[in-house]
Amino acid sequence: MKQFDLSLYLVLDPDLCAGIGMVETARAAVAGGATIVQLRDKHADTARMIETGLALKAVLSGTGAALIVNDDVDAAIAIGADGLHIGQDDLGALAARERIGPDMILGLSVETEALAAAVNPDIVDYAGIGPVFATATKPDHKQPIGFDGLARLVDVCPVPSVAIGGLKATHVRDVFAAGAGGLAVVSAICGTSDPEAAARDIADIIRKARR
Ligand code: TZP
Ligand code: MG
Repeated sequence: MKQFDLSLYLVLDPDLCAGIGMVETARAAVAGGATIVQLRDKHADTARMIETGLALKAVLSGTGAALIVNDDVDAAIAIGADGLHIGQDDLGALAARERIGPDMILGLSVETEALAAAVNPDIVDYAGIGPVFATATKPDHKQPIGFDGLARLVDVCPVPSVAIGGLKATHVRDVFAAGAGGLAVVSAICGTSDPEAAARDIADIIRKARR
């Protein structure tokens, strides 16, 4: 049985983590309460993804936080990551599942109600739903859905979900009220001078919101 906690899902960004780097950012964020770390680096080739991924795996070892690799299935397998996250324009959920086998976590981004309803729960373990708000972190993002849209997509989606896009500590209650299992953040953690404190602030609110 695959175990994972979507509640505070950190998506790394090499540019926003430029000060201390992705590995130290991840270590600090998990110390503060991040439950999942996704390696997302659009500039890196597979060799570089593997190098960073192995360093992340070493710092996350024993913390209970899962390591997910964005898009690069070869890197995810070579790293021995806990999971792979793909978008609608990537290799396809069935092809991804065939490559990674039954035990790795598979996440899929969905941006519309039709895509959320079409998720196959026999193949996909969780959905990333968004963007909730417009965000400069992903300039090519799809139409923002707001919390009403999030609730609608969560409702029709047959797997657990994590909300993404412009989210920060002040949005925690709305995210859980919409039925999502957590929030995925980039700039709310990577773009701060103290990622551990930023993660702890969000994690504290999550703990209260879930009571
Ligand atoms: N996918 C949809 S929005 C987004 C991704 C990767 C970026 C979210 O970044 P931020 O800084 O948390 O708004
Ligand atoms: Mg992708």
